[in-house]
Amino acid sequence: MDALNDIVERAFADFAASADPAALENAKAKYLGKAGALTALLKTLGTLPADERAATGARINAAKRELEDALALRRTALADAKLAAQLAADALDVSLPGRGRGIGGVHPLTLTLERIEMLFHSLGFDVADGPEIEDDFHNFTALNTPENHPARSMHDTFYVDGGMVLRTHTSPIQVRYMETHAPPIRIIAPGRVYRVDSDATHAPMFHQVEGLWIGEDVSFADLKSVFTEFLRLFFERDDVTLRFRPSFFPFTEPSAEIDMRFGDSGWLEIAGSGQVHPNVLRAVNIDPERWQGFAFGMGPDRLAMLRYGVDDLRLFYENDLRFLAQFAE
Ligand code: 2NM
Repeated sequence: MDALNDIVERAFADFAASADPAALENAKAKYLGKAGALTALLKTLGTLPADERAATGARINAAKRELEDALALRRTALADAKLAAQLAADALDVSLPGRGRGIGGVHPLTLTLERIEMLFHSLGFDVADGPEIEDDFHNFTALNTPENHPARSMHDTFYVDGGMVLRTHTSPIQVRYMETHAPPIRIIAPGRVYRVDSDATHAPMFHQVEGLWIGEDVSFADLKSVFTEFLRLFFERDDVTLRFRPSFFPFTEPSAEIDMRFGDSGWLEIAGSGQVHPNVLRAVNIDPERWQGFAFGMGPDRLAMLRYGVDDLRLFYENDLRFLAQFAE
């Protein structure tokens, strides 16, 4: 098969003569490409007598492997030569630091949630969680929400299959916890919640952190001290004061909004709260004649805005790295 030897020899010569990668790839195409000489030879196999085909095919394939090996060697040699030339010309400073790939960072809202969990843990609270898809009992009924309450309507709550809902608050976590743990109970319940609401200041999904402390004599005074201490730790300031404003929730009585301020700056609404309603305790078989306590609920997104000095909530959800990278720890 002189034709084959001839092709191999010419290919070796062309590879060796290729002075740069582009020339080398052209040479490769001439022999190994679709219209290459070796490829053409392979196509003639069918015209050979049957008893010669196997041996000839094997020779051609062996030659093909030889060419591919030679090609790889030449590629490496050209790359090495290029690098050597750049180094010799001082065109490449190998002592420069690498560009790095960036390892990413934790989202500021996640950092905030982790910080809240860590601080409440330090105050003796366990962190509980539960399902985002809830049944009517745990999201509404056990929380003393009347059958005809507007929150139960499809205008406010996302209903999914089988009468289940996307939880509208993290309170069902606390209900489930009280069903399975005897008092005293001291937990926080962070998580995603969902409400039918979408405009400049409301998203259909947002975060809540609720807290619950049930004991034999847990009062509003304990709520005030725990929450004040939490805010002082969270904002790393001593000049935090609280104000309670009367409010209403079905699951607490009495109920109050919690406002806070730094020094004598303006009041900021920061949480809802109250003494857990006796009906809620009854729904989970806790005796309200013996046990009592407080609960509260707050939006960690708002705490993150205050801590980081961000004035638009939506920035947290746009995933613009120029914004997010500023908070990476
Ligand atoms: C709030 C305000 C007031 C609350 C109540 C409960 C439970 F399960 F213990 F009854 N969990 N969270 C509560 C009370 C939540 O959010 C504004």
